[in-house]
Amino acid sequence: MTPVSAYIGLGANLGDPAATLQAALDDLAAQPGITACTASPLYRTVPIDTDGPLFINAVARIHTTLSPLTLLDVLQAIENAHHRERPYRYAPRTLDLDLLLMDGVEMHTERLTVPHPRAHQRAFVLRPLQDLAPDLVLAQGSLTALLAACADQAIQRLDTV
Ligand code: A4P
Ligand code: MG
Repeated sequence: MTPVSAYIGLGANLGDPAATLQAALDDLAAQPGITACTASPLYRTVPIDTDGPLFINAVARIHTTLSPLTLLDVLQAIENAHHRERPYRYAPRTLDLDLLLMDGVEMHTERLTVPHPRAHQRAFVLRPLQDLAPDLVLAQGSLTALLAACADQAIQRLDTV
């Protein structure tokens, strides 16, 4: 099967988020069926729709031959390996890996919705996505226009990690 590109959102606000995100990027790159992994810079972000500690967020572009659901299995296995717990929705987490976009994939099932239904509203996704793919246009509009609409969301790029 020809590899397709996909974008993965990474987030964490418990433990050592920056170190965990770096380790998760290495884990992704080491997976069978994932042939390339390019990461955005890391960002420190204020929690959206939840509270708790500040998050570290990033986005990775991968090339993969995995099916969407197999890729979700891989993402959840990596989350679990980094001690992800789910006491309630949007709870603080050691690692969250979301499948944001996948070339040619549009699906809505109980386990998986792609494109990710909230990505277009969130600066912590859009800003690192823009670093990787400045010309990308989502169904809801260009990254620049979507980012302008979430201008109130505090987000700070980390120069050193
Ligand atoms: N699921 C469905 N579609 C997807 C997808 N495209 N990618 C299902 C990943 N998972 C998907 O996810 C719950 C279920 O969603 C999974 O079992 C999967 O089958 P979860 O990771 O267990 O729980 P969650 O992350 O709390 O829920 P959700 O709905 O993914 O949350 P969101 O909307 O992603 O928001 N603020 C800042 N600053 N930074 C953040 O990273 N993250 C959230 C989580 C809220 N606020 C934040 C951040
Ligand atoms: Mg999630």
